[in-house]
Amino acid sequence: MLQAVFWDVDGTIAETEMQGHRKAFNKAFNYFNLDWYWSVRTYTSLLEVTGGRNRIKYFAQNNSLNLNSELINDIHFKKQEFYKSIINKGEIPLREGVFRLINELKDKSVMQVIVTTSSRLAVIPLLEKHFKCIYDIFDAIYTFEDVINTKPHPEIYIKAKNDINLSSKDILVIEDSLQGYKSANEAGLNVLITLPIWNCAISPEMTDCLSIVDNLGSESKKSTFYSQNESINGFVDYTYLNKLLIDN
Ligand code: XBP
Ligand code: MG
Repeated sequence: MLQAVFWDVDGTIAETEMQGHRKAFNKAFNYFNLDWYWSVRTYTSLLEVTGGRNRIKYFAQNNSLNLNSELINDIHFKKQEFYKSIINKGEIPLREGVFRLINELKDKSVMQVIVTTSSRLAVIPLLEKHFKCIYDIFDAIYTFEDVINTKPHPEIYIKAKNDINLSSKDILVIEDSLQGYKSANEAGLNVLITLPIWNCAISPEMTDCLSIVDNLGSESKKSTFYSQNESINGFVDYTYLNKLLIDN
């Protein structure tokens, strides 16, 4: 039986990466007079490095720039200010079906937990922009600050799973990326993938997913199901998620 859903944030709940984080990083680089610009193409490959600070550090090292960790933190902090302002302007909507499914799961008393590599400074404004009282909806929120190893390492999913003390067979993870999938899968959890809207290629490494969809869908905008398990209603709802776990 479905008892808990673990939600990834970036790319899953909202398309924050290209239109939110990437733009905010570029604004911060400009603010610090760094001659850097992360295009969609560059950022797509940089997403393999999870965590904003790690991403800045990796890029600097690969471009033979020795930035000390204080400066990296300052750039990242500034980036979060720009990100928050993008969020507060309402530029980043939730993805199709997310609001509906979160409310449906709440009505069914399914536990909902946020499990993300992003920092709290980025996650909380996004959630507060879209939900009245986030602590009424989400039972726990795990972010970059809660772990040593970021996704694809399983640490964050193992931590969330151990803390809520439910059997893995009653938990479903909703993720968008290969990094997120690997993290959850290594933690022994079942995963549904909602493909990112800017990259709908299905990785051959996502072999054990219970389901892959283009988005969570709705009555008026049905999901495309890339695996054999299709939903009776044509979109991802409580009945479908529950059936995925029962049939597994
Ligand atoms: C996404 C990430 C984050 C964001 C940037 O994680 O890896 O680093 O790109 O956010 P997820 P921060 O898909 O697990 O939500 O700058 O706050 O790190
Ligand atoms: Mg993601």
